[in-house]
Amino acid sequence: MKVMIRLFFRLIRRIVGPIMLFIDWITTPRGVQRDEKEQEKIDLDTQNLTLYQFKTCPFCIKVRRHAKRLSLNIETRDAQHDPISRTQLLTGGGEIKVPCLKLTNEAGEDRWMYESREIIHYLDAQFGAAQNTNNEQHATRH
Ligand SMILES: N[C@@H](CCC(=O)N[C@@H](CS)C(=O)NCC(=O)O)C(=O)O
Repeated sequence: MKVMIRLFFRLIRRIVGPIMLFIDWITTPRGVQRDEKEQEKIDLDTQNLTLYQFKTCPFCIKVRRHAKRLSLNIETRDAQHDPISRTQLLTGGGEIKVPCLKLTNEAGEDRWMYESREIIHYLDAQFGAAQNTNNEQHATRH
């Protein structure tokens, strides 16, 4: 069954992937605009994030678009064609499944987050509009 699912997604990536990439290209979302200082802080925070992905995977496209929407500069690694990235994903995360977000904490420890929905949820919580509103509320309270 697992093999069938893999084959199904491989077929989707081969056939639908290039079409999705083209649609993604012509409908690239506009990123949110932040002031320079705020964007610098976010750029610093996102240095601890790495997105392992396949170029034509629809779930990866969804996550990349969301990161673009939030103006997040997250390093991406090609776990499909780059053997080093693929090995990192397998040994670190435990399986070859993308998208997978690697979060490195200050102690240099990695956490591997699978599932596009969970990744998007995490990005929203950390860098989304709600986060900005929370920061503004904190700023006005103090
Ligand atoms: N439910 C997962 C689905 C992810 C998924 O199925 N990804 C496929 C690529 S489209 C995968 O990693 N397949 C492994 C493989 O082809 O080796 C999500 O939303 O992130």
